[in-house]
Amino acid sequence: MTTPATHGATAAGPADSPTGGPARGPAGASLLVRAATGRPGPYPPVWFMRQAGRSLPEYRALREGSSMLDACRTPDLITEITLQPVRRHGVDAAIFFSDIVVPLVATGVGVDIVPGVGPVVDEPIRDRAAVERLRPLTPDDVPYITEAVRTLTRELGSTPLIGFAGAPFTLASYLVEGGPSRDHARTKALMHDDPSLWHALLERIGGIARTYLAVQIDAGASAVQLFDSWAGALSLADYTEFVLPHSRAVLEPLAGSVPRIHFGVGTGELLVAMRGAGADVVGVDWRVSLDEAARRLGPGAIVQGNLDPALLSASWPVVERAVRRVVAQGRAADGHIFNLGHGVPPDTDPEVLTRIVELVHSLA
Ligand code: 1CP
Repeated sequence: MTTPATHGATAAGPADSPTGGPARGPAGASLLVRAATGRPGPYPPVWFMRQAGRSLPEYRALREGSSMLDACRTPDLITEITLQPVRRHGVDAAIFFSDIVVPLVATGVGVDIVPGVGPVVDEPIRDRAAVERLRPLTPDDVPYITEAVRTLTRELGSTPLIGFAGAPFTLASYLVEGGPSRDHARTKALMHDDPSLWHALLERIGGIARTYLAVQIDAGASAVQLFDSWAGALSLADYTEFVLPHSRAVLEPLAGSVPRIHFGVGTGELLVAMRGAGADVVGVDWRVSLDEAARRLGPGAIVQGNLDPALLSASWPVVERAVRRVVAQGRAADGHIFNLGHGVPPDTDPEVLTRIVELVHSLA
């Protein structure tokens, strides 16, 4: 497909950073954008994947009576839920409240988000006819995204908003499996049994993800994160042949617009390849230390991560020691954005997250 919204994203603003990215209003000078462009501040900016969500009582209260997908299509709810963790924890970035399946739903794919399960697909996509039914996303399909991003960037002022999308492989896994999967067996089988169908599927999904990111950038997002959460299930050879070209087709057209963060779980063996997909910042889970990740990535590495989310339920002295270690190891890179190695578990005591933000901010 063509890239209906990327022209705005790629042409935005004067080049005033090493990546050629524009200063996007007051958030352009934020610690997050500085770290992501290799100009770190006194301490690493900190935000948490899944910082908005069930760990917050104010989120649970606000979500009462609305389905996840309805909430993701209601600008007032999106705005309020996105702002909640910023107010409560004082994090250095907001992550847009949405879900990776929202753009698929907007193009007419039958997907629901089932409480306690995750995305469930009405009719899994496993043949050519189903792939051909996938249509491109246009900005007009998601007016609620544009509206919510605009409101948020106004409300957030100097705090950057991170837009996001699911990467082609992770989205394909949900579409092919029909829901969450441990081994991604049907997905891998399709990839190897029918490479031509696989590439056609990822090309279409990649187009949708690219437009979804471009819509958020055009409306004012200061950075974007492409979540390839389940890419760590693949060998480097399979990733390189079957996934990398499609992730690159999402990220490359956005070069020079805003910093691009690329993250997956268990991707220690894929870090260099994922950077090659067009990532300015490579997300690292807890299995590889940040100094080792920086060594693997080589000169100019900018990393995000990587406190083990399981430690959030340990005693504070354990958490504190682990946070200090992550910050120290992150100094081996040219830039570091502090985060967890994956999302906040729903049973996390939010007070611990607030203390982590205070601690990281004290480590100048
Ligand atoms: O009713 C609810 O509260 C449902 C729980 C929930 C929430 C709060 C889901 C279902 N999605 C979300 C929001 C969400 N999803 C956000 C914004 C919130 C924030 O980060 O602060 C983001 C960034 C996502 C992205 C997402 N959805 C990913 C990539 C990130 C990751 O965690 O790896 C993935 C894989 C999904 C699919 C998904 N959606 C929901 C669930 C429970 C899942 C995972 C299912 C599985 O295990 O396969």
